Amino acid sequence: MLDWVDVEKAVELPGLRLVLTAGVPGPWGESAKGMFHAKKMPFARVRQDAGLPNDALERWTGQRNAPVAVWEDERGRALVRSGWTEIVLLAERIAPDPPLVPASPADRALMFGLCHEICSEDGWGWNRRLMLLHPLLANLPEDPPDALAVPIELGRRYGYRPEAGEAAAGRAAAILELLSRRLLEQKGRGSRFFIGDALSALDVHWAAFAALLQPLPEELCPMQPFMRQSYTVADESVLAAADPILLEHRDFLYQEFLELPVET
Ligand SMILES: N[C@@H](CCC(=O)N[C@@H](CS)C(=O)NCC(=O)O)C(=O)O
Repeated sequence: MLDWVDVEKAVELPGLRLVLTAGVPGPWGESAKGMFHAKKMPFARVRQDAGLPNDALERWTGQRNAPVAVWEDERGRALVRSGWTEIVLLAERIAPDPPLVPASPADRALMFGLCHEICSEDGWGWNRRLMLLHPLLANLPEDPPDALAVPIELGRRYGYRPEAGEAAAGRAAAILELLSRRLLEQKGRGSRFFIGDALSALDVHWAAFAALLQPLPEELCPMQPFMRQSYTVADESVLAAADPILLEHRDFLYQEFLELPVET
């Protein structure tokens, strides 16, 4: 059983506090966890509830979503880390070993560029979320049922428009082609990693965001059946873009570097 703390308690704790969506292996949260796990950096897990107001969290951090990382007494809004880049850079600063950001500027630029395609607005995760919301939100009745309140709120927070929903599968497929190509090239060079010959933040991000292609098996990542079903890609064009190396790489990374079983 996981030890969650609520915001009121987390405010008082020293060290690293990581706000995560409870009960859901959300890829942004799992990536943040993965960075600290790979560095063997302990943290307290602070509870966020998906799609709800999370008012106490907003008062503490200025954010209503997850993940959010708060280190020691760096509590001012500008110092709270909620974006994926900021979380990677915080991890590098407070737990430098092993480094997850390459030292060479060219490798670093490539790594952050590919992370952007996975994690940022209009990237893989963003478009997969739009793909999940599209069938629920495309033809909303005037007086939508309560069951749609959370999807409606998520659509509002994360840029749902019918046109964006339509375009999402194409964007998602193009990003998978890019990542597949990169991994195949690296394999040709004898590397098991996206960048150079070592684990980087890009590997950790991909491992977590691969859940939106096909989640880890239930025994390694327990999920509610409806979440598992919606995370698993059914769209033929996206499946066709996914070389098997993508999931092989995810499995290798979880076995060697990340939390197993995944606990949410
Ligand atoms: N701020 C994050 C993105 C975080 C994000 O998209 N979080 C979503 C994951 S689905 C979330 O918490 N959704 C639930 C909610 O908004 O309540 C970043 O830019 O890296």
